[in-house]
Amino acid sequence: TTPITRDRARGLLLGLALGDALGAPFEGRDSVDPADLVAEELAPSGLVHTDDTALALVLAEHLAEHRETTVLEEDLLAREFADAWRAEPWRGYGSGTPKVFGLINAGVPWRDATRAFYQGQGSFGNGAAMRVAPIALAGTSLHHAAELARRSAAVTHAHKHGQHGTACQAAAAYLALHSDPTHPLPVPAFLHDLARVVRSGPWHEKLDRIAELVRRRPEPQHAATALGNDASALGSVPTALLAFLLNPDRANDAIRYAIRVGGDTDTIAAMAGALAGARTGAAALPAAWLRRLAAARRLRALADRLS
Ligand code: R7I
Ligand code: MG
Ligand code: MG
Ligand code: MG
Repeated sequence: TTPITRDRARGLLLGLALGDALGAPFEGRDSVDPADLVAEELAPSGLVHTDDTALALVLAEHLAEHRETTVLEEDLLAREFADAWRAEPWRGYGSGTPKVFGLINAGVPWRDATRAFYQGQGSFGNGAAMRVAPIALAGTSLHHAAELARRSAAVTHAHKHGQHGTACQAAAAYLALHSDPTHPLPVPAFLHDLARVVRSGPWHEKLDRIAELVRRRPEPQHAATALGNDASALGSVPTALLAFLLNPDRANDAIRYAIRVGGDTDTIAAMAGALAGARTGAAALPAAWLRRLAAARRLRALADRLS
């Protein structure tokens, strides 16, 4: 595997935040008019991130803090996520995770708080996958990245599909980060590696469908029908992966494709942007977007600590 450079670590975090901030104005729309997206890309206003990036920043800071020792302290991480929500509840949080954060802030252990909803099963939403990409910078192998991802997910998402989706996104980020940028991305091998760390029938079905869709190169609206565009892990992580695999060497196009899928646009674009940025590096991201990104300086500093 190719070693992580500072530029690619920055690309991973900045790509995540760009997808989140550019996608946020379109969240919840059934479809996205390309002209509206162009207008958003060219607007002079600052690019403000939502909960996806806010929680990715918390996770990245946690990983940087515990790099030389335990890597991940779940009890502490749960409180750090809940603190971030309490400090900035206006960041576009969904309906599910804030309920868990409320219980954690009230002193309920995360193991109980995460099972207090959805008939004791916990959430199968994409709220842990959307924030997980920094784990790829701390993982020492593909399996280690997937394992750390599952542990980071568990503090808010007890449901197996919430955790499978988080492992899938972290493993994809790990593979993107360590891929050889001087050669075309080997898509079948990439999907095969993901299937090894996400051992679940519904996920294997999605990965098979992605392989077929990469060959057919569908319009974004068709990807929404074929793979989903909602806030569930199974209905968004594979879609983000497709957006990346169709545009592995053009992060801006991966982000555009993910937004045009519609639905959970900030989250799908954040996940696609993290994967593409990890492969291309920050230097390949559009400078005009980065200049507008409010959190860019903080994200660069964290990437440098993690690389
Ligand atoms: O924080 P959260 O509610 O939502 C994340 C989303 C992202 O799009 C962010 O950008 C932000 O806008 O919100 O996180 P999750 O707990 O992951 O849940 C996401 C959604 O999945 C919830 O709002 C529920 O609608 C849905 N969901 C479920 N629905 C039914 N049954 C999750 N688990 C279940 C379930 O078990
Ligand atoms: Mg969001
Ligand atoms: Mg979202
Ligand atoms: Mg360093």
